[in-house]
Amino acid sequence: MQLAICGKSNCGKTTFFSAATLVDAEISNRIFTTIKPNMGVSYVRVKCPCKELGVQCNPQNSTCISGQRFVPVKMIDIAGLVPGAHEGRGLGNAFLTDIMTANALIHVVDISGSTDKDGNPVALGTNNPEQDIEFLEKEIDYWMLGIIKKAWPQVQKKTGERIEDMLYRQLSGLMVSLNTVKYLIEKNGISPKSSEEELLSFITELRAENKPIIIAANKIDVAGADKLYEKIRGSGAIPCCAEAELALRRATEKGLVRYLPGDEDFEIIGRLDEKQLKGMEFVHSIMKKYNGTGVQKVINSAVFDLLGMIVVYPVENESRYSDKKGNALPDALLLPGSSNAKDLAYAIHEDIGNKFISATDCRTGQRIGAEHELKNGDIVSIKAGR
Ligand SMILES: Nc1nc2c(ncn2[C@@H]2O[C@H](COP(=O)(O)OP(=O)(O)OP(=O)(O)O)[C@@H](O)[C@H]2O)c(=O)[nH]1
Ligand SMILES: [Mg+2]
Repeated sequence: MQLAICGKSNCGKTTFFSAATLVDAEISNRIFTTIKPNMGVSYVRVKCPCKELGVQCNPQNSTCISGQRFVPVKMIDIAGLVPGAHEGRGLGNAFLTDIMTANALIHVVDISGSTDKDGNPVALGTNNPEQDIEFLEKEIDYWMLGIIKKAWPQVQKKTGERIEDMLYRQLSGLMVSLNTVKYLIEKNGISPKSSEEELLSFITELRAENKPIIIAANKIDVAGADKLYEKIRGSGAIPCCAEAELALRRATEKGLVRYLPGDEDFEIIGRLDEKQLKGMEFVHSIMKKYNGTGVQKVINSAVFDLLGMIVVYPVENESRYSDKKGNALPDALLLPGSSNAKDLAYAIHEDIGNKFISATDCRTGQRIGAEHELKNGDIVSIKAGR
């Protein structure tokens, strides 16, 4: 599972990334601060079953704080895009390859309207966020189109190979499935005679499927940003203040505040000087207005709403919900929504998948078969042959 943060320059991508991962990376109010991608680990937040089951969990692959389970999700922060990047403008399109393996994209939009399309500072409210959304989709579409076009002369040669196989091979870096390519080729009537326009509508659908986008309406703290946010609310954009989240996480690390990512408020527990206190009061007012900073909401929404993933807890001991060593609820795994018990077995280990015999739904004690579809929060033990 990987999420990629993208958007034009200076919109707050690295601030969002650092807030989500606590990786130190350069943040500044100038264009193209980030060139080499930053990589880190962010987390989705879910309710851990420990409280409801009355067990003391001992997470191994994730963490549980006050009954909230934080499950790791890789995150990559890429260089800023400018219109025409697919043709080499700005830093060009080389870094678009950094989003190849992402399952979903977080598009950070500067909702204060204070950066133009190239990322240069402009007067507040000047830039239209609707255009930012359009531009990013277009850049990615044209970039993908460029990948397809490389295979096109071969497609037109009528080598006898099926068009879906050729395009699938060409697009393999995007981790798209053959079924998706085949389905969209048929749906869009793609043939060797297809025009660029027809290819583009095929690509647009492929991109929506392969790289779904969630919009983080960042810098919502700036005066007037709420008005611009209204313009794009319909797109499902989530209001967000990455700067506030970063401040909170750093203050938490220093023991100055008590805050869990995704909380709607925080508590001051350390000694703050006057300036820090003022800053925190401002953060509090933003969180009150938007029910939190929005950063965790964006990550959760990308994983659960956009990608439809579920969290499943594999265990070995059915009654104690533990692994062999006695760790209760040791692992939380993110799986695609339609996963069944056998998919879970494969996610644990290929060998367990191959030797799958049966499984148990530990909440009900019921035996379940390989094809049994799992749901969010399930706790499952797998029986496998030797
Ligand atoms: N007011 C406000 N400013 C923010 C917020 N998030 C980021 N910024 C500021 O926006 C500027 C750009 O932040 P970066 O995180 O470096 O932006 P970027 O998108 O990574 O920029 P590039 O790497 O150049 O593409 C910095 O001055 C940040 O402090 C926010 O939530 N509110
Ligand atoms: Mg950056």
